[in-house]
Amino acid sequence: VASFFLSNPGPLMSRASAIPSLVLLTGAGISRESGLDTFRDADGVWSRVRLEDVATPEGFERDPVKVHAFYNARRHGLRDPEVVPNAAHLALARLERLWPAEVLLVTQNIDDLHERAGSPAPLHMHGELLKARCAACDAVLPWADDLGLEDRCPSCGAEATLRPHVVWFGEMPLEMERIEAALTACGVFVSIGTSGTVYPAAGFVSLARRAGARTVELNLEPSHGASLFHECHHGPATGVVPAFVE
Ligand code: BJW
Repeated sequence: VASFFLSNPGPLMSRASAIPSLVLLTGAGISRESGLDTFRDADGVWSRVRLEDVATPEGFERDPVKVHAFYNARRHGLRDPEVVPNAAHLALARLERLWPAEVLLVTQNIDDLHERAGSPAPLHMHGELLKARCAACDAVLPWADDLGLEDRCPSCGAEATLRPHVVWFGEMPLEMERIEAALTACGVFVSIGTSGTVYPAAGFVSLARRAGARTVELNLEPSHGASLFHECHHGPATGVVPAFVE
């Protein structure tokens, strides 16, 4: 990508610095080699739990205890000392340091591995595992260990209204206006470690392509939308991402 920018300065030079020229989208595949499960691979999260039970507002309404237990377990998993950013997270953070105003990192992941790798402000379009949200006043809070179902919201005082700050099926992903503005103005769109099955993220490649961007897929295997990309590099993220960035 560095050589693309060096030989095609147009996308970089022609835009105001507030509009990023490179949009990066990451999914669960980038965190797989850090020890976190993907969703749809054979050993993925959805092979163990039904998404209707734990990743929908209806599932939460039916059985909040089960949903909290599911996210508590994943929060503990994220604190495992062996779960650390890998070479792919680090390569993207390097790229952002090189071109701070030109790169927008959008992630579908709710883990914090991009932040721990040094990415300054990834857009978490599906929320964040380490935050809670109050269903009454919409306040977003750090998820302290002692927060529970029965706790009061520290912001509005409502009781038992705290839920994981994640985007479930049927809910609107976060930061969509900013993401869509960036996609329709960027010069390059790179999709990393995502199966391309969940919308609206699965439609980003078409949006960017229609707007004239060069589109690149970096994934273990061809995703559902692989044929929509100008260029694909398949292999583990810790190999293909640093190789592409350098
Ligand atoms: C590696 C690797 C390695 C492995 N190296 N790679 C019918 C048609 C079209 C759309 C819909 C429809 N019915 C309903 C919808 C909408 C629905 C949807 O898309 N459903 C589809 C399943 C059909 N979407 C929604 O409801 C979304 N909201 C919405 O659409 O609002 C309306 C709207 C309208 C207009 C504009 C905007 C919005 C919300 C979706 C919420 C998704 N939530 C989850 C859970 C979050 C919390 C949690 O983590 O628990 O988000 S589901 C889950 O899937 C999670 C992920 O972020 C998301 C994407 O998964 P991802 O990252 O792609 O993971 P995998 O496992 O699928 O793929 C991993 C890839 O990595 C694989 O390809 C591997 O090969 C690869 N890999 N190892 C590199 N080492």
